[in-house]
Amino acid sequence: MKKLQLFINNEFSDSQSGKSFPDINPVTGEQIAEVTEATAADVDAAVRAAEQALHGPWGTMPVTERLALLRKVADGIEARFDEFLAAEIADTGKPRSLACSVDIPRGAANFRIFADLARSFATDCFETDTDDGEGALNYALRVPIGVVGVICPWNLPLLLMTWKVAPALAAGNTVVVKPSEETPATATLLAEVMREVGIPAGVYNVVHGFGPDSAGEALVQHPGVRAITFTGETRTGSAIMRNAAAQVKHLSFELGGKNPAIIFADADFDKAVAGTVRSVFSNCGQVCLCSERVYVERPLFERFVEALKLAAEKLKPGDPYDPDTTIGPLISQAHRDKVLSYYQLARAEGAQVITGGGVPEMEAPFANGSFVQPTIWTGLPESARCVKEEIFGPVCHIQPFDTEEEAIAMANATEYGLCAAVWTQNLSRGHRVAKKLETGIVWVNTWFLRDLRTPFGGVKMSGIGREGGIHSIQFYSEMRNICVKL
Ligand code: NAD
Ligand code: 6OD
Repeated sequence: MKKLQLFINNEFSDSQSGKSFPDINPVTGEQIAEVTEATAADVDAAVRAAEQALHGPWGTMPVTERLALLRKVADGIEARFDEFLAAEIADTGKPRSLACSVDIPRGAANFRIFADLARSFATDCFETDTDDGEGALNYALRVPIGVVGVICPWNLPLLLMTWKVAPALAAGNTVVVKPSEETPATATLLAEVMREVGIPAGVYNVVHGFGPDSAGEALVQHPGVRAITFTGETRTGSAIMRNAAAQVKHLSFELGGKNPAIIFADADFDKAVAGTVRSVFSNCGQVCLCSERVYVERPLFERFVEALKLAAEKLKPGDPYDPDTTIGPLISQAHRDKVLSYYQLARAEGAQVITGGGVPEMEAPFANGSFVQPTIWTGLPESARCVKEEIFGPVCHIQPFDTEEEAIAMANATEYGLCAAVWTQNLSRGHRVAKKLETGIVWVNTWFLRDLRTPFGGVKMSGIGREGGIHSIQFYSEMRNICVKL
């Protein structure tokens, strides 16, 4: 059985406690690796290694050299593309086509963009008057925060981990990464790349484990960790915030969502349908940006529901390596139980099930996989739990609307505010609506079209802060003002 170990100070190791847990392939339900579980003592060793690197080789390395090494990390991911692909697919079960076009290329791209960006931002400089007429110069330096704790989810493991690790390292910090317990493989593989390309010992450390009473909590509570960057569920974010409060750590949170898609009657019908199919069912609905609430202007409603139903029924679950497979499983049996409980609840809440609502029949070796049917509901009141709560599965509720104001009001009637998609050929309306939507991101006539320089993050319960471009560098650094009397 393959073993995934901790990576501390450039060494792979088991835990001092000897504890471990299984890594399960969600396509077959089979164990694919045994993962070392870090204790608080292991986390402490990782943080100490990161502190040493910060004050040693990484902290003193010329910036151009540091950024050149990060470009080599990108090259290293690309050189081992097929290994990253296999590891990500084995952990998540996502179709090869998706991992090939999104997850692994973004792992490399994240290092390149932040290596480029970290050189090119300006800081403040003021000439200050003084009584003696000689004046003073005030200028600001951007300095690293210190050791950054990176806590990751399972849905886009390499993409979301490198989205944080790359800017943190580019800004001169060192990191201790806690991958999701469901998807430990690519963070471990990245450790090999880091070592191969010459990233100094202690700069990148990986501690596997769970959240409460395990590696995640130990990392948040460690006094040597100055910032926590976290992507995951909103209630986990709250727990982390509570634990980080005592030491007043910097926090960046990308949290849950219940994202709306609004389709106006003047939308390009085929593009709106295709875009909504992507936004509801990509990665089996396990993207924080997925649309779970779809609002369609009444003249288009019946036709749109029918078109989405046909598209959902064409999605084919199965072997991730089969080019015909277009939808993978959920991440685990536990998550499948959660999603299926919403499928049941929707019926109790009065939903009309347009398609799906159960589990597909799968043959061996996929019969024990965590597959569920893509599902569409209509007819629920806006107060229904299935319309209010994040489900994180391949499912949406479609609701008709009559006016722009009504659509905006329904879209905003949620505690979340991550993103929205608006479909209309009237770009004035697209802009007007986008301005009124209470979300951090709005896509007009597209979905998940990314430019890594742009601010990414949510409002309300969907997050704190923005990452992306200069915003990441701002989070992963602090300003030190220096006043020189002339
Ligand atoms: P999760 O919150 O259950 O776990 C995320 C990570 O936090 C895991 O590594 C877990 O071990 C760790 N963790 C759990 N409890 C902890 C604690 N008390 N202290 C420290 N660490 C702890 O999330 P998940 O199930 O892995 O991911 C799905 C969720 O993530 C969804 O809610 C989704 O919307 C959200 N998400 C948001 C974004 C975004 O950009 N806003 C992106 C991806 C996923
Ligand atoms: O594309 C990104 O940079 C990003 N943070 C995506 C988040 C997806 C959530 O599941």
